[in-house]
This record gives sequence, structure tokens and C-alpha cells, in this order.
Amino acid sequence: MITRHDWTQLEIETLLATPLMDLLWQAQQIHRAANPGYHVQLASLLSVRTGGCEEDCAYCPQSLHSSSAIDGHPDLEVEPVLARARAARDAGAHRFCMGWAWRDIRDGAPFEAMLAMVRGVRELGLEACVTAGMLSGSQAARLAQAGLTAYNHNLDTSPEHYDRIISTRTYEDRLQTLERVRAAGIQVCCGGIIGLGESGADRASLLRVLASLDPHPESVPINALVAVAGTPLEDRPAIDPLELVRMVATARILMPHSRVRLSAGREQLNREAQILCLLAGADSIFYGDTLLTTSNPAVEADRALLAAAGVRVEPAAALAP
Ligand code: SAM
Ligand code: DTB
Ligand code: SF4
Repeated sequence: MITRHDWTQLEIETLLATPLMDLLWQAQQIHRAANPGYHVQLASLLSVRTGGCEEDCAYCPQSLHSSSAIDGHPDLEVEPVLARARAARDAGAHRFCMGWAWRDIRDGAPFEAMLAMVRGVRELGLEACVTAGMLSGSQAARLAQAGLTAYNHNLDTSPEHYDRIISTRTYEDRLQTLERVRAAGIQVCCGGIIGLGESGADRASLLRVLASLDPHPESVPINALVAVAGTPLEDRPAIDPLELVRMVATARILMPHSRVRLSAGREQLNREAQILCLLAGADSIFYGDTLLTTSNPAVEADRALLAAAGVRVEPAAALAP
């Protein structure tokens, strides 16, 4: 299987618009060749620092520019975070992802605590992922040294649609952080959101930029907007679930070896739509009752979903004490 980084806008728009049955068939063949046995990865998510963010991302309830009522607890400390990581591991998670509602990482005590959390999560035998906004080269190097597996930093939408969604940073800022993460030897987790009022061409353009990264991001989260009251996008209509299926299938075809994570928005999908996304090539989900500030399907419901689909989960994380 050839891995390409030169997909054109037209090729991607054509894929996104392919008759669904043909698109699914193509995606399935590529997926099964790249992921023999088809294992799904379970990633657990925890918000360490919630709310109060200076950025104005129109979808995000954690922005200071939104009037969303979020449960703004004080920043979590190292021990409670590690207790949550242990519980996630015991429930079967493979990766533990931690979020900070920051524009960028600043040096100091909170960053030292982040490093301690990363070390602790790794000692539990879990993969560790952090999402905390922009970072410097030296911060990336320190995270790598602490054992960080992956850094999540989404491009969210196309370069063309970006300034209708966020005005406080640029696409170039995002790409620069991604380069620093890569240069430090940390895996890149980078994807986007559909349902932000973007066109089909915008979706293709986002996928084009993701697939042009060389190497491809190791994981690509595909989110459907969770329209939260108090954000500028609160009245956005829900997307047609088949559009999410198309987005997942196209991401799978463009980036055969990346993990495509079916991320936010699963609560709005019925069981059958989620199974179609898995069939289209999603091989990871967020697992646990909450995302950052919004809810996610219950663990029992997800266990039942994976069993109904006959999906094998990745072998459990190495059991450290
Ligand atoms: N502040 C950091 C940043 O923006 O990179 C990290 C946390 S931020 C909440 C992580 C990602 O969550 C965003 O890039 C966006 O893709 C996703 N996200 C936030 N709010 C969302 C929503 N309402 N619906 C879907 N995805 C959302
Ligand atoms: C990603 O792509 N989606 C996750 C994770 N990476 C950090 C976040 C989804 C957030 C959904 C809205 C919320 O719960 O606040
Ligand atoms: Fe801040 Fe991240 Fe939310 Fe944007 S998505 S407002 S950067 S927490």
C-alpha cells in the first residue's frame, strides 16, 4: 500500500462524494490491509484545567468569549489525575488523554505538574496524550523526556474556513506547534470537527492539509460539533450522521496507517450510525462517561456497542502496579 502525501483537492472532493457503498468498500479494503484483525483502541479523556481560555474558538464552551455555564472546578492536581488514569486503565482504556483549556503552555508549576502526570500515566502502562494549546520547542522536548506518547492539536477546519471560527490565532500557529511536536519525537494527534457550517470543499481541504503532513499524524480525531448553549455555534443544526461516515471513510483512505478516532458527537449517533463509522475505518473511540465538559456514551453502552459489532479491542494496557 502506497502512503501518499500529495492528495489533491479534487481527488478528495471526489472521494467524499463517491456513492456511499463504493466509498465504504474502498475504505474497508484499505483498513483491513493496514489493520489486520481490526483492533479498536479505547482512549479515556480528562479535563485537568477547565474553562477560562483566552482563545475565541466558536465551538468551545471553555472560551472566555462564550457564555456557556460550565462546571469550572479548580485545576486538578497530580494525584487525583493519576487515580482517574488508574480507574480508566482498570476499565480497559489503552490511552489516557489530558486536556488543559489554555491558549499555550507556560513554564512554571502547572507545567511541572503536567510533566508529573505524564510520567505517572506512563508508569501505569498507559499511553499518555496531552492537549494544552501551543507550545515551544523546549516544552515539547521536556514532554518527550517525560515519556509523552502523543500531543493532540487539531486543525479543526480548512484554512479557508478558519477565520470564521477562530480569530485569536492562525492556521500557521497551529502548524508550527505540530512541527515542534514532531521534531521532539512525540506522536502527532491532529484532526478536526464537522458541523461548523463548513462546505464540502472545506472538509476536503482540511483532509488535504492533514494528509499532506509527512509523516501523517499517528491519530486523526474526527469530531462532530457538540453544539453547546452559550457558544456562537449553539444553533448549528446537527450533521447528517452519514456525513460523518463519509469523513471517516475518506480519512481512512487518505491516511491508511493512522488511527482514525470517532471522537466528540457520538451521543447524537444511534448504534447503527456508530457501527457504520467503525465499518468505514474508525479504529479508536473516546471511552468514558465524559469528554472534556460534555457527556459521552456510558462505558456499559460502549461495551455493548463493541460487542454487538463484534469488534475486538486492543489487548489491555500492560498491567503495571
Ligand atoms: N486548548 C487546547 C486546544 O484548543 O488545542 C486543548 C483543548 S481543546 C478543547 C481540544 C479540541 O476539542 C479542539 O481542538 C476541538 O477540536 C475539540 N472541541 C472543543 N469543543 C468542541 C465541541 N463543542 N464539539 C466538538 N469538538 C470540540
Ligand atoms: C478531540 O479531537 N476531541 C476531544 C479531544 N480531542 C481533546 C475533545 C472533545 C471536546 C468536546 C466538547 C467538550 O466536552 O467540551
Ligand atoms: Fe481554548 Fe482549546 Fe477551547 Fe479553543 S478549543 S477556546 S483553545 S480550550
